Amino acid sequence: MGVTAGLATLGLGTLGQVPPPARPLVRPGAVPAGIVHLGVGAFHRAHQAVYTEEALAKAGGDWGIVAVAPRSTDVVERLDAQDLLFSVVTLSGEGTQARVVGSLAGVRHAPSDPDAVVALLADPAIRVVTLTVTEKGYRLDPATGALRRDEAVVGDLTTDRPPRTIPGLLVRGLLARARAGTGPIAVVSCDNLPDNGRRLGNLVRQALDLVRGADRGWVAQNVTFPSTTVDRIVPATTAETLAQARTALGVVDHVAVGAEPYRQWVIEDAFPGGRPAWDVAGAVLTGDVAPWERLKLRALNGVHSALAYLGALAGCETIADALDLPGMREVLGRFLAEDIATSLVPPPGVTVDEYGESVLERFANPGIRHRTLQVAMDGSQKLPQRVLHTMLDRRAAGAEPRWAALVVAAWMRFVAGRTDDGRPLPLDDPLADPIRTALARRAATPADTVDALFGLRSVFPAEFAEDPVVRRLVADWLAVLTRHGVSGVLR
Ligand code: CS2
Repeated sequence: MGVTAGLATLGLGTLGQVPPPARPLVRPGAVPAGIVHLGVGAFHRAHQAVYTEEALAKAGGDWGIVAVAPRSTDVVERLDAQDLLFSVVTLSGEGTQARVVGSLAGVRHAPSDPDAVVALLADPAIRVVTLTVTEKGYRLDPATGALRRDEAVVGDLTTDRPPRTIPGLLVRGLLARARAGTGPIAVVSCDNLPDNGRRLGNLVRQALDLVRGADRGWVAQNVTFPSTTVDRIVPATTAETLAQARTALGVVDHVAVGAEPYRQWVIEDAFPGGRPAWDVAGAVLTGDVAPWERLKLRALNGVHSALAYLGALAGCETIADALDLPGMREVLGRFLAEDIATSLVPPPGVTVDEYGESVLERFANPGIRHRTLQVAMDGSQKLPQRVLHTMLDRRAAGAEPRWAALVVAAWMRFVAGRTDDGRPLPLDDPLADPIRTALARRAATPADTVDALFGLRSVFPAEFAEDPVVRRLVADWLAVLTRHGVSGVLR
């Protein structure tokens, strides 16, 4: 790599070259493992790994993280080569800062060594499992959301063929734990889904039902599925992120991640085997995550998706560019005030107004180059909790949620595949095929397009799709978007 010529790579042997304030808060490799994390993406590294490191530094405990990659071998090889060290570059208008994080205690590649992962889940030292597998990780059959009754789910137990899905892996690990008589464990979803703990628990129970003779009683008594709300903007790493890390650290980090300064973690406190002192690292431990979750999914992620679809259609590369479109702030302000704020009760001491303002400020961070296409991805898995739930609640109150309907219309125009000036847009979505089929079948007028896409029942529930007011609101916006483009709508 030309740009990195002459510079050493981050690792235990080169940590001495890193400026002291950028070194890990704990002695790397010294903390024994207590957590298994599934999904070693950028978000985990900039969020749970950071909270855990701070908790370890301030309060101690055997809570090192063994990170398991469900697919990619790349990140495993790179972390291995860097002695499990990576850095987080904090991006803001006031410049960048980087710090190496030392909370990883191991890394594994699930597909090539599933037995090692199952053994870890049965290990008495492991008392917490966390997951960041994105929205689509919670569906087994993407088209219907149904579990298939075959070995793809839990593997073939008679031949010991390994599982190929996340719930399958969990079930195999939990059953091994039951057999070994190991102690209780918490399995914690850290993905942007409502009721994420209950959802994951249901998925695991459904997968358990596919295993003949499974010890369901043990799982019911020894495994909890706490819900959590996670928040930190962590765009995909780019060459620029790696260059920023290099400049700050003086060594090369091939797995650096860039993130905004803000972070939040609200966690339902249900950990039968104990947990790190995440609270001393700033996490909120509570009995009820739901008000935080609703606020975050609707007022942050919903507005993010609005910016992504409207911005992508208008040809904006980043979320910050989309926010700068004339009229955009006003439209988002009305979406927040008229549809979102009226759809939920915020957590005590928080107003949707202030929260919404802080969200827009975060989106405007000039240090973050979050691509509209990254946020636009997997829309079929994101729209329900981000936008449709807002609309359903407003409809139940007899209101007409116009601004939320605009986001649905923008998604429909986005999946049709062209920007306002005719350039192609990619459709990166687990439902890409059914979406294309629906559009090809009948998409002559905006109302036809709405009808066709509302037929995707795993995205648009019947009570939503069959509401004539909803259909009219979405079809009207789609007609305006088609005729006048995003700039016309914002005007
Ligand atoms: C974003 C989120 O990609 C997306 O869909 O809306 O990843 C967002 O950046 C995070 O949820 C912020 O916490």
